[in-house]
Formats: sequence, structure tokens, C-alpha cells
Amino acid sequence: MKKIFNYSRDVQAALGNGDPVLALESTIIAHGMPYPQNLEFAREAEQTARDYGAIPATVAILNGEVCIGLDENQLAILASDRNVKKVATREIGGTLATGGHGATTVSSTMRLAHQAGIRVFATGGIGGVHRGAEKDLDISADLIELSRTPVIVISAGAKAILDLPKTLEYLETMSVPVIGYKTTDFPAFYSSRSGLEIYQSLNSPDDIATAFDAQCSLGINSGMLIANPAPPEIEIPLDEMSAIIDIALKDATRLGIMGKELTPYLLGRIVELTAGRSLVTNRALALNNVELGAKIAVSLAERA
Ligand code: PSU
Ligand code: MN
Repeated sequence: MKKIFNYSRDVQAALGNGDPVLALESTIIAHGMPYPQNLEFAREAEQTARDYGAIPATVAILNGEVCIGLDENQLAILASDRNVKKVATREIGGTLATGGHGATTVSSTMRLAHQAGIRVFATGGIGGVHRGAEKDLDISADLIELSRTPVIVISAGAKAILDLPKTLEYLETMSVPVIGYKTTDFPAFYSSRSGLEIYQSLNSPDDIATAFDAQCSLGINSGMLIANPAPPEIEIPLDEMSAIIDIALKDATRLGIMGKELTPYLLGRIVELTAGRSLVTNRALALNNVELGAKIAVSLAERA
């Protein structure tokens, strides 16, 4: 059988030594931000992981091989090549079969990270239950993967383009732990609070590592969603975001955009409607998640 996993040298060494490794996704690069800011962000995310003591493992599929840890050229392909597909868990097999390029979402990054022996993954925001899901059943596969793959996912919550109360209900039903980092208010990505209560909160990377360790020792195989609010100095409060989100959603409906195209379209439209301010917030909150993720990876590695 053809080789499936291709580790960067750094990641392979770190995994062999039990050193801290932090997984990063690639859909945020290929489909979540415009070029060239996406490439700058990808580099900054890797550097931030290193600054806080973890080896970054950006995950992607390139030429039909799963890559765990990328070099500069590979990051540039993801950032600029329009043939890179958005690949959720269900599309991994097909993408490997065709030998194409795929950017991994939260769901596929979780699955591949777990298979590679990586326990922590930092992203921006997760997918969730879309507004109107009672009619079109648009529910992100990220939520399913969180229920069945033991990886800690650090996010700034989920965007208010989604139906956040339904997203939280779904996570509860699917038995996914949702833990606020120093908060009990579920963050809404650009906005540090949504006004929706989450019932568990932890105050340190060590406590999060302990919670995950405990869950794994008990054979609980779900992931763990950490909700880490955007730093106050760069957040865009919900009342300001709401009007913008409403316009973006109306535009999507008018243009008939749906399915896997919807999230990338909304992200791009919001960058336009905020004249780039949302991108500044997106970058900063994602780097803030990378910092926390690296600290959790360090804590887990110390106790292994
Ligand atoms: N939210 C963001 N930025 C992103 C995404 C979500 O703020 O780039 C991406 C992630 O890769 C996530 C995916 O897993 O969108 C969810 O897509 P969908 O809603 O189609 O499941
Ligand atoms: Mn969807």
C-alpha cells in the first residue's frame, strides 16, 4: 500500500521523544482567509506554537499524502493554489485516492492528528449547527468528530453566523465536553461573549490537561472543546457583529450558496463588510488559541 502519512522531521522527532506537539488545521489557511494574509498567518501560527514550547504540526493532504507538519513550500501551496479542496473527515479517503490536494477542516484535522498520536489541536472557530438547520439539516461534521475522537480542540467558540444555542444543545446531546477557559459565557468567535452559559470552566492549561487525562483514563473517547474568548482589545462585540452577519447571511441566501461553500463564503463576505477588521480579529484570536494549545501540549507531555 502507498505510504499515507508523511511527517515533517521536527514532528517525527518530537513524537518519538514524547515532546509537546500541537496540531493546526489548513482549511483556515486555504479557505478561511484571503491570500497573502493567510500565508503570513500560517507562519505566525507555527512560530507562536514554538514560542510557547510546542512543535507545530500543520495538517493537510498534498499529492494524495497526509502531511503532518509542513515546510514553507507546502504552506505556500495551501495558501495560494485554488485547486486545494476543503476536506472534512468523510472526504479523506477520496482525496487520497485521487492524489489531489486537500485542506483539512476541524473534523479531518482531529481525526488525522489522533491517528498520528497528537492530542492537542488549535484552530479559530469550529463549525456548528447553521441557522435554519431545522429545514436544511446543515450541521457541521466538526460536531460529530468532536463526539468520537479524543483530541483537545482549542477554539474561540463558534461564529454567530451559526445558531449558537442549537450548537450548544447538539454538543450536549453528543456528549462533547465544552469547557470555558476562564469563562462561563460561550464565546462567539469575533465576540468574546455570546450571552449563552457554558457550565464548566477551567483556569489553567494544567487543569485542562488533567481533565483530558482523566477522561482518557476512563475510556471516554470524545474530544474536548475548549472555548477561549478572543482577547478584549481585538474583539468585535456581538451587537456590532450582528448587523454585519445578517447582511452576509442574506447575501448567501440571495446567491444560493450552501453546503460546504457556505462557511468560506460567509467568512470572506464578513472580511469585506468590515473592511478587513474581522481578519485582524480572526488572526489574533487564532494565535491566542495556538498559545493556549501549546501550553496544554507542554503540560500533557510533562506528565506522560
Ligand atoms: N470557522 C472559522 N474559520 C474557518 C472555519 C470555521 O472561523 O476556517 C473552517 C474550519 O476548518 C471548520 C470548517 O472545520 O470551516 C467548518 O466548515 P463547515 O461549516 O462546512 O462544516
Ligand atoms: Mn455544512
